[in-house]
Amino acid sequence: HGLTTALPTALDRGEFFIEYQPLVHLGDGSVRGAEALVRWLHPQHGVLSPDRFIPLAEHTGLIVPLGRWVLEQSVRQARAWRERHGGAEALGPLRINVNLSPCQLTHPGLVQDTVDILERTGVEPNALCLEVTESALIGADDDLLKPLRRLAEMGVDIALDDFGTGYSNLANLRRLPVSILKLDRSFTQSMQQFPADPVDLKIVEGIVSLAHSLDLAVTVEGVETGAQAEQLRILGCDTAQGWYYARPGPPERLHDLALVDA
Ligand code: G
Ligand code: G
Ligand code: MN
Ligand code: NA
Repeated sequence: HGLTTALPTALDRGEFFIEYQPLVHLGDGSVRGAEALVRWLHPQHGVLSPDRFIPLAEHTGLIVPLGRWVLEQSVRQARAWRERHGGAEALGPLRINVNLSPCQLTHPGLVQDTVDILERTGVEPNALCLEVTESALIGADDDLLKPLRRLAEMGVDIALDDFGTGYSNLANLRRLPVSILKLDRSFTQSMQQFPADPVDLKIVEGIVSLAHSLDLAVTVEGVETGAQAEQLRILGCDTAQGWYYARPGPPERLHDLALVDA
């Protein structure tokens, strides 16, 4: 349909923009960074969410230049946040999370593009976290993991996104170069009722303890209430993201939030 014909030129026309959703430390409530979430301001349809065009971008190959653009914009934004606060020390390590599509993983330029962007912007690799979905790494062979390993060795964090959505092979975690698990929103939703489902509590408790024993940090998504945040904090989760803290928004908003907590 119409989106398919408009997509290839949307990047050149400057129709994409990025919103940022804060990542909050559950222990002290401080903002530790943000996830970059791309949107398309379509001239006729208005703002389109990534679910509407990422699959199309993957299908047409636009995802590679689009993904590179998102990465560069996001890393530049991270540097701008740091500069306005007089460097990393003022705010602590404010970090940027960027989603990677499976197509980007198999693209041979990924490592070099990332290195170039970090060098051009002067941002340290450990300020960047790349999010890869669990399903993208199912049955991943060494060729697929090699670029992620290279990036991890440089100090870039790799997060396993949407973790626990049914494909999990916990034993497999050991061979993946990941340092963060992003627990899927469905776990957070099951903490809505009080008392929460005891089986779900046990599952999250188990995932957190396994993750920590493998030296992985746990981020939870979709936190909409203070009760959920408290429950997930008690269960040992490290970082949280969700409407309770902030919806995805313009970069200035993260700036304000971070300032309040600084
Ligand atoms: O907030 P939201 O509707 O933006 O996100 C929907 C989905 O789109 C999420 O699963 C998110 O991971 C994905 N997404 C958002 N931005 C990007 C991006 O820049 N690249 C890729 N590959 N996926 C993204
Ligand atoms: O990368 P990922 O699939 O996790 O992208 C996050 C998605 O979750 C985005 O679509 C974002 O808008 C959405 N989201 C972020 N916070 C919340 C929340 O608190 N509740 C719900 N229902 N969705 C959220
Ligand atoms: Mn994500
Ligand atoms: Na997710």
